Amino acid sequence: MRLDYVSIFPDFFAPLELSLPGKAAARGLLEIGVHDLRRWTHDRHRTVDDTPYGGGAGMVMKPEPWGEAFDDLLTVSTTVVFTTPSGERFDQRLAADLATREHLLFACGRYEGIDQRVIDHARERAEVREISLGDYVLNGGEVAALAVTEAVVRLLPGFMGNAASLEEESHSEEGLLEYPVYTKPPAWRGLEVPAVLRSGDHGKVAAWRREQAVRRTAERRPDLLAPSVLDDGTPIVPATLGDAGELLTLQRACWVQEALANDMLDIPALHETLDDVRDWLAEWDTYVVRRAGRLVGAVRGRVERGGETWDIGRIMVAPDLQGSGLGRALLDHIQAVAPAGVTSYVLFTGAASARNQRIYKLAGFRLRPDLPAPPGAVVLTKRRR
Ligand code: JD8
Repeated sequence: MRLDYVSIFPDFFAPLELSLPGKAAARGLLEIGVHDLRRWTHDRHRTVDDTPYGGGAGMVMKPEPWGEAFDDLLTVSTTVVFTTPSGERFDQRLAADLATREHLLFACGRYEGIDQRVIDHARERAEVREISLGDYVLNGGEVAALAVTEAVVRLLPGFMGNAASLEEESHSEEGLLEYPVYTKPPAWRGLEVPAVLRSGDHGKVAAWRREQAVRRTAERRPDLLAPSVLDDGTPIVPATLGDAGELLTLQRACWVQEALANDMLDIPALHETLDDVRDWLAEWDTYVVRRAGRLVGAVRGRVERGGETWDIGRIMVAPDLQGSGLGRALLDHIQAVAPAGVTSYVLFTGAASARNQRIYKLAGFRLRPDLPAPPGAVVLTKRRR
């Protein structure tokens, strides 16, 4: 990949030498060119700006120097990136897209911005992306160009020492925030490393990390969570410990029906206590639906068998809402939020729960008499597409 930067402050890009792009360039994996826009001025004052047509404060960057810069730097495979507060929001998806390009030419403005004809002209000659780093005002486009560069270059094959870590990252394909990380010493200033991380139980560690990532995302960036709403706009949201009481009530209501349908009382869910619910809320990714403040639906999921299987359970719908499609919506949602790496889903239901089995089969699940099931229950599985 080739990266070019045009700016009236070319020294802004000196850090490139120090960081990953610089090292990559040294290894011949990347070509970098930094250009002073004034190189394409011809007057004694090397003028790059003038007063805005229509009046107003500040100055606007003149089109001529940019046009000549493009004449010298554009190739058939160039993507021109204007970093601007009025651009499309930069994110990991866009970083991955730009990482597929051969040549990125960053046009970094200053003052009140660049004459609009420069962007319009560039669009006639090359792919153009107008990109904003975020909803705040900077004084120029250089900082944004540096940030976009780092996010793109680290995605290029062979740049990051350990590609696997790219998969796990925040904003990666799955879009969850990072889980908390720890290293030695195990105790520091009275603060302990969570015991699960020192347990050596990879399944439990994976479940804890996932639960932490979902909890953080729900608390800090609910917008990142797989927005799932029912047809009537009712959201499906992550459960919190505060939901434990209502979950217990809903669970008892649903499993009384299961017990009657299957003529058996020793169904674990029927005998759980509030503490049991609190305990499994800490281990499972659980989602709930509220209508008029009433908790009317829930479902949970967790990683099994080393991360390949997503164990789905406790699909619960308030008795008065059964047949409304809520159960199917919860089943679809819990499949959608399964982590990257999951290749199949598994769930259990009552051997005599004909209605549940019908719903699951319609959703693509298959009965698996070949797999072990709890007493009075059957197993259904589904490959993840
Ligand atoms: C390019 C000039 C300054 C902006 C008057 C302040 C990106 N996320 C972002 N915030 N700000 C920028 C950005 C700001 C720029 C230029 C990018 C060129 N300015 C202007 C309009 C208001 N001054 C950005 N990416």
